[in-house]
Amino acid sequence: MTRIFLLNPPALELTGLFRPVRQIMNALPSLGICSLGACLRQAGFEVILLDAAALGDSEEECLAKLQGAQPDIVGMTTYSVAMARVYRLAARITKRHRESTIIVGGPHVSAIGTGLDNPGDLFDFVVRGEGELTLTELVQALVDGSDYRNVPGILFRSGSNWIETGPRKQIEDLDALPLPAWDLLPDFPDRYRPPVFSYPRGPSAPLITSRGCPFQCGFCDHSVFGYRYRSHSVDRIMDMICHLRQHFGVNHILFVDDHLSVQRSRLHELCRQLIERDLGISWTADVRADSLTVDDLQLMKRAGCVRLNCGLETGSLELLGAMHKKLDLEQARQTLAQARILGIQTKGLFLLGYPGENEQTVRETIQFIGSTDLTEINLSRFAPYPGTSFYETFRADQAEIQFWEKLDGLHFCDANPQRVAWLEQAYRRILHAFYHRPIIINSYLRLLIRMPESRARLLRFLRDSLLELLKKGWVSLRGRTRPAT
Ligand code: B12
Ligand code: SF4
Repeated sequence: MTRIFLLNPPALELTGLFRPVRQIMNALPSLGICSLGACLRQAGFEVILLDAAALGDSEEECLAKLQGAQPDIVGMTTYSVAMARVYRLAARITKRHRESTIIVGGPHVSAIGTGLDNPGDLFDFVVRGEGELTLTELVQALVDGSDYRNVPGILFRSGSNWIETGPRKQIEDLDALPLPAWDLLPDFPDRYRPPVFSYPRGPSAPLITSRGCPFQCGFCDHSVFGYRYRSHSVDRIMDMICHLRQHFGVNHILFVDDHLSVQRSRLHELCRQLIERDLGISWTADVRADSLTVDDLQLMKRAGCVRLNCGLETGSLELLGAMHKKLDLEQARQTLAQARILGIQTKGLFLLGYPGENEQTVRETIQFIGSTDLTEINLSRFAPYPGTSFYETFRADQAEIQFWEKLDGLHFCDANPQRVAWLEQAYRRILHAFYHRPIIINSYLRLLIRMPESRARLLRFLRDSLLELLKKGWVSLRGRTRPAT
């Protein structure tokens, strides 16, 4: 039987003193490989899943697991932040397993298409956009020896060029897809956890109930699911939740839709069914903060919602305009205040460094976050991901530097080092302004008491950090006291 190994490659390599950070950080499994795995299994293939990003596996560990599995086909997800690793891994896989076919898919290659680097012999095929039907048909064609050029949605190599077979139609009926193959994830759900203090009680699992976003924010890429909104029926969502509850004992769901609130009638129906079935599930979701009323929030709270993540980006109206982010900041502020009254935690997602960012916009952001009732903020560094209008310019400007190493989400990509230094300083100022307020420190102290599971994770993190520090101290002490030879 044809064996396919689907890999979400390592994202961040945390070593030495940073290793313990894994205890407290986000480690959600990729729903992409779970959905692809389910379709391939349904078509009769043997599937192995490895989410190295979530499990914290290193490149070496991935290679060892591949060596053990001896797959016929290796499928890898590509996120722009992890491309340096994807290229390295593909090169090492090609060297060790010359006979395996390497197929890549996911957001990065979907956006870049035929402009992809290194056609050489690193990847055999690229799948663009939604992968379930395309990958299944491609694998079937490879197994049957039939002409893969008839499979829409792929790129294949011809000499040193990529040839594209043409677009694949989007999946209309998302309910027709099999349930994601959570069961193929090693140690699911225990080893896959959201960040500390973001959920009352695990095990947790992510779920996506829609695809496509009708908005057009300038920093966001739509290459995988497009602009047209498609969604699962509420009955199907309830089936998925019940499945996770019954088979894996899941207590907490993370809805990772771009926005769970795009269709409010569907959100209401979902809440009503969750209340009716009384499954004892808590949940978090990403929403547009200016799209919810007090009634919506009350219903969501009754249905088990404990936390909302809201893309707010900046406190500057001018910058919001430049981003084409149609967000009513005043309305968002009111929603956040109502959420706090109802006891729903809120996390604001902000972006620093968008073209046009300056001292004034940073001040406005600091002012805005200080005036809201957010529980937590997440500050991303703006990066010109492919699929956005900034990518080509940036790429041309940065020809001489290690391009993919820099586009890792941890660096500002600006070519001007003085601006980068200023942005790094602004980054620290914003975080400091938010987290050093007594109200935020108090709220974390309360969470420490109310969330024993997170508390235990935090204590393990502190213990392991101390051990790493001692180890480091011990090693350097030994280095210093070793007699000269
Ligand atoms: C949930 C989520 C997260 C979660 C978890 C990620 C995860 N493990 O899935 C968290 C919060 C951790 C996260 C973090 C980030 N994310 Co995010 N995230 C998402 C989100 C909203 C949903 C992902 C999802 O579950 N999709 C549903 C599944 C079914 O789709 P999928 O994974 O894309 O897989 C499909 C196809 O891509 C394809 N496919 C995927 N893999 C493969 C492999 C093969 C072999 C084939 C053939 C096909 C294929 O087929 C799949 C089925 O159709 C997406 C936006 C979106 N709506 O998809 C952004 C998105 C993936 N994130 C994005 C970004 C930028 C980030 C961050 C960099 C943000 C930041 N500044 O920190 C970080 C990077 C994290 C990291 N180090 O890798 C971008 C990626 C852009 C890019 N070019 O890489 C996206 C697309 C948002 C956007 N529109 O800009 N993210
Ligand atoms: S940032 Fe959110 S609202 Fe804006 S386009 Fe992307 S997914 Fe849509």
